[in-house]
Amino acid sequence: MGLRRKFFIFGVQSILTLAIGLSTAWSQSTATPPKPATSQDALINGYRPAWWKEAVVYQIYPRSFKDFDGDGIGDLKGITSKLDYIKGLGVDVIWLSPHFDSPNADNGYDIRDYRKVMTEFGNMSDFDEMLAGIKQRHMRLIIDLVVNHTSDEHKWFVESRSSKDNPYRDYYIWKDGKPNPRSPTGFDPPNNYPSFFFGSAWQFDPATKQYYLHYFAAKQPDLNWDNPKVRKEVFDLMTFWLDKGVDGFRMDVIPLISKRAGLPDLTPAELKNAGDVYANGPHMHEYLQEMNRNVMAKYDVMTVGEALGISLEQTPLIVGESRNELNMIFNFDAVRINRDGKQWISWTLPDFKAIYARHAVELDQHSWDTVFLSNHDNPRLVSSFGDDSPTYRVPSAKLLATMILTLRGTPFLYQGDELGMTNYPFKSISDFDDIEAKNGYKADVLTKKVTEEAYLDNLRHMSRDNARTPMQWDSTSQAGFTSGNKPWLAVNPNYTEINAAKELTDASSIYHYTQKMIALRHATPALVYGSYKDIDPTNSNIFIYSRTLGNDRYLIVLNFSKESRAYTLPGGLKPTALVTSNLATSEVGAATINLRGWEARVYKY
Ligand code: TEU
Repeated sequence: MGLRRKFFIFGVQSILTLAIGLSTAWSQSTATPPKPATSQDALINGYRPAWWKEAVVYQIYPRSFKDFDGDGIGDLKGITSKLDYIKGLGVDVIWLSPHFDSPNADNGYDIRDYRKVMTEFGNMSDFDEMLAGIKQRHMRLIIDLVVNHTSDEHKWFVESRSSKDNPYRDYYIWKDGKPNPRSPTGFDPPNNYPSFFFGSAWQFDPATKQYYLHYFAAKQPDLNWDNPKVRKEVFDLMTFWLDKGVDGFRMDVIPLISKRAGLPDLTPAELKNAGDVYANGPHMHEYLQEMNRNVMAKYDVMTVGEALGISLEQTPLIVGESRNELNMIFNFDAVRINRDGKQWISWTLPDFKAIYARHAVELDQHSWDTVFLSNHDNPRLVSSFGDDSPTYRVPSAKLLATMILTLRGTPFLYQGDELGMTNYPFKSISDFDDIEAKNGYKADVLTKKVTEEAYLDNLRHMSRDNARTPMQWDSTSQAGFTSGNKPWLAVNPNYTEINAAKELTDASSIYHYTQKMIALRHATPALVYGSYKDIDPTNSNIFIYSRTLGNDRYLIVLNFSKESRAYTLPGGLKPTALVTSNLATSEVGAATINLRGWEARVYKY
């Protein structure tokens, strides 16, 4: 199908949906953001309409997005300079990974001052300018709320560790160790909790001879949410940013805030998935409801929890409308289907599809969902779920965009995936920056538990640094990311082939395809509020599902393989129009369709 024809179909599409009066979508050209949903608003397919249900979100990892001042580190002025690029894609909301003052033990997920901008990223007036630029373009901004832990350099912790009777002592979780005369400190940790970043989750502090708890790095001590003063501090800092005009929060590891009473040892079975125990503590719901009452209820905001350790079945207890906790959460079942713990494993399409089918059952009209397959903690979308070889990178990246933008739930896109950026060809451990990769090397390779080659091979597939290499803006030096000659993390050598400048001038690029899919979603209430049905759950190569809203019925057909396949549509399904496709085709109406490798089609039926 020629481009002109595709545009025509998109045009007809929007007129049709507007004509049937169902659209509440916030179109790119609308000057005023939509009003928040009220109880008077008519339900759509049982759903209460809301701007954050209709939005498409774009995640920025500021360190890697665009360096304005040439120091090799992305910054807020860099983001401001690229707002037209982001707006051009058609997204509604930007999620900004942490921009706060931090010593960067975990790239900003270790916050030293919640009310100050990280020096490398600029200052508060740069933030205000960026926010104003976002609003001028009728987009919204959500920021990262990292409050399970702070940096050990946060003034609360500096006070807390200074003495046992310091007023800030109870801001964190301190415990006596178990006496052990053979240990260099004289103690063993209070229990067997492991850290997500290897080793014990307890760090001995010589000043007071007690241990503090850190689920992540030793430089990320966990806050004690059972202390009402801590909760008040968090609610105050949230209010500070909302009063500045931000539109909500992505909440980092939010289910971990409430700790198990008494912190007993984990059983051997629990140790296999410690995160499941760390999540869902006894007061988690109570604290989220308190946060909602004290903060969110007073603003029109979007909240999305990073719900590590929360099962699908438990999800409605957090996102259910009547619960007054969060709008939605990230569930990791799909994005982590390709790993067992920290080990990369193979996966099958029927298992993958079963996840989305389960979501449709467990999350009803009162529990909103998210869709994402990448972020700053996971490898690149096309390398993990598509095929990043030269032949299939473009069609498979477009197929994945088709899927993410037609599934049920608010879609989250990660920077660079709109260009089909790929994993990085890491050669040695010195190529990595990530604390998780480095700690793992010490814990597993230096102790000879794992060979260096096996460890690196695994990291090449799943390291977080794959997603953190600088954005590839153009084919000039350092991909146009920085004017300096040393970015904080190396640019992927494929930047001369894969870059934004090239894609912006190519009407058939992944960028433009993503833009069209976003426009389609905005113009099509069935893709937002429609029901979901997996049409052929056991097929190991084709993912085919419907999204239906009354008589507005869409069929999405995705060939998740590089082989061409003649596919007979199940149940005598008869598409009436081809809405879009990632490869030129005009096939409509036949009982058997001929899909090429990684072909994606959206039909009306
Ligand atoms: O991530 C927590 C998390 O669930 C993991 O995905 C984590 O990235 C790691 O892979 C555990 O093995 C959040 C942030 O997104 C991440 O960047 C931070 O490092 C972490 O919390 C601590 O703040």
